[in-house]
Amino acid sequence: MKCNICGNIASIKLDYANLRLCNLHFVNYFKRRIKRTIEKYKLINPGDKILIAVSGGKDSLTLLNILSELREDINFYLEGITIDLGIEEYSNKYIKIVKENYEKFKVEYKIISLKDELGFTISEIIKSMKRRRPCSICGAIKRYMLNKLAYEWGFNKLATGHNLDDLLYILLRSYIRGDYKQALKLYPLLPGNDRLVTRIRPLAEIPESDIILYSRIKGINFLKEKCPYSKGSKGFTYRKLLDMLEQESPSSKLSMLRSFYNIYKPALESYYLKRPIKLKYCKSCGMPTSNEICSVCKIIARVQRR
Ligand code: Q46
Ligand code: ZN
Ligand code: ZN
Repeated sequence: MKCNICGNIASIKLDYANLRLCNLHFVNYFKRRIKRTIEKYKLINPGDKILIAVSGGKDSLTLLNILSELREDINFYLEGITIDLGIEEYSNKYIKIVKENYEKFKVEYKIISLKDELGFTISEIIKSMKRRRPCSICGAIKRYMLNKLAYEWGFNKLATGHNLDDLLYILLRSYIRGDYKQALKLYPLLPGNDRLVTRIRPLAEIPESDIILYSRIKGINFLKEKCPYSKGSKGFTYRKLLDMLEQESPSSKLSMLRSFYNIYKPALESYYLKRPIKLKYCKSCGMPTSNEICSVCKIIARVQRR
């Protein structure tokens, strides 16, 4: 098997693109695709102040590596944020890994303790709200904290490592639940408004399998261990389904996402790009919400009452 670019021995076979590549040309191809996503969806402009959310997993660390290399070319400021969720040993492990990577890629960073910010760790919150799914509570709190801190610290963009498989999983789940509003949030760029910071997903068109290959070739040390609360999550089944589809018909993952963008482009544009989003502000914390009190303030009030 020979590399399609240089003719040397190829170590990687990308069926979806009908390409055989050596490590060097795979790395170039991978970076070029991310740059193309950034340009196509206008994710980054010169002078941007970007806060990147880093969890210690392969996606966010790969994005940290790529953005750290692009910051001089495009001329933007990059800083990392990691939330110490207080999930016992698991949090200690990812904090150690993110610190190593921030230093390796020379990116300024802040580690924020949820206990210090909200008064409770994720483990304490999950234990006192047994009836709700752990990841839906944790996800809401993480989104809230990232937006709040990015806003308070004066960043104009918040970057996350969501990849193609993550977005398709959300798409499939929102389709099954009939939650079209959730599906509309799948665009690689979600424009902000006042206290809602613009969110960008430069890995939106990159399959998870390519991120694993890239992080291995580049020697990125990421946390392989799963969060103890991820057990029983439906995500695994949906992702297995998507992998089966891709195996049977290579490139179906990317086609699915692109067709979704094409079909829903008018809806996506009117929802996010043209019509200004009318926001209310939480009476308790002042952050954007669709209700009087935001969901995180409600969660914290419930935990405090117990
Ligand atoms: S940290 Fe939180 Fe994840 Fe753990 S509780 Fe679920 S959402 S799995 S990425
Ligand atoms: Zn090559
Ligand atoms: Zn609030």
